[in-house]
Amino acid sequence: MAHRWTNDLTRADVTPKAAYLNRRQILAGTIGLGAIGLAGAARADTLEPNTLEEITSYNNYYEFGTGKTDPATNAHKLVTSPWSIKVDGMVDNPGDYALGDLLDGLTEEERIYRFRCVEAWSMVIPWNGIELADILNKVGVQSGAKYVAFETVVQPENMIGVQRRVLDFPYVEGLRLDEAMHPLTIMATGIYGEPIANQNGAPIRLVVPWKYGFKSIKSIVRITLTDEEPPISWNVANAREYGFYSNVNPTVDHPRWSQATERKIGGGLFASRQDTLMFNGYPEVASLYEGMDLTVNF
Ligand SMILES: Nc1nc2c(c(=O)[nH]1)N[C@H]1C(S)=C(S)[C@@H](COP(=O)(O)O)O[C@H]1N2
Ligand SMILES: [Mo]
Repeated sequence: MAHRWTNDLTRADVTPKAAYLNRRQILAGTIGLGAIGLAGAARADTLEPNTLEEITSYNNYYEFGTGKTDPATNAHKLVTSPWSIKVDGMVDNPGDYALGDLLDGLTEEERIYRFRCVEAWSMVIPWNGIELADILNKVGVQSGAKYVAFETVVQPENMIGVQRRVLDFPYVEGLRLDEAMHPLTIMATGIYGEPIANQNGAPIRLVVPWKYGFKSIKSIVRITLTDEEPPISWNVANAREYGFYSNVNPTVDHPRWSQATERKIGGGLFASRQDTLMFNGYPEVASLYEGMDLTVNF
């Protein structure tokens, strides 16, 4: 299938896994401390990518606990096989699809994306995945559909955070149909060419690189086409702080912190913060929001 989007990051921007040792030396202070005191540096350094170790050991996956290392510690309990996804609502071919059947015949590619959490930290991640549009076209979106809703699996016996009810589970998310169909929007099944780790949302999760990380819902078991804006977990938890759109926007602060800059994971103790980019550096999505007030539709 011919895709319209080309990446600005290449595999050459990704630090080889072996470079992780080097980074440890930097952290240990054996190499320069030149960056001290430089706040909000421009983005010359933003393409320095993250190691697999960083990507799989610093996570948000509240079903497995709220600490950053809790998912890596607890997510081995997630049962990912067999896996099926219910596709329902305004589609021509609804049903319970075995994951392999849903993805059969679709093109998997590598996408190296910036990833920006609403908490003001970021990474660069080499995903492997399929354009969501390809999946939606395969199941056949009906003409009245306006939104896509997603749901994460609930395995109470395996998920310590579900037992503690830290959020109203299942975790749910949603996109407007044009956002879902945008070629940047993917369903990821791998990272660094390996099957995606449980803590990153195995066996399949959404990735929407121009939105805050919480939009990129993990371990998806249901996709629903609807004509109404669906509820999303963080908005249900706190509507004042988390909006439906949640596009990365350095000019709209979170009520409790600035969104103008971010801390790149792996930079070390003395690394400067870097400037956050509008739409996380993906200006090609701006036309989706033409005429909208992004301070109201945050
Ligand atoms: N089901 C589910 N999906 C989720 C979350 C979660 O707690 N549960 N956390 C979100 C948040 S806040 C972020 S920043 C990203 C983190 O993805 P990563 O751990 O792969 O970096 O996952 C998002 N998807
Ligand atoms: Mo996040």
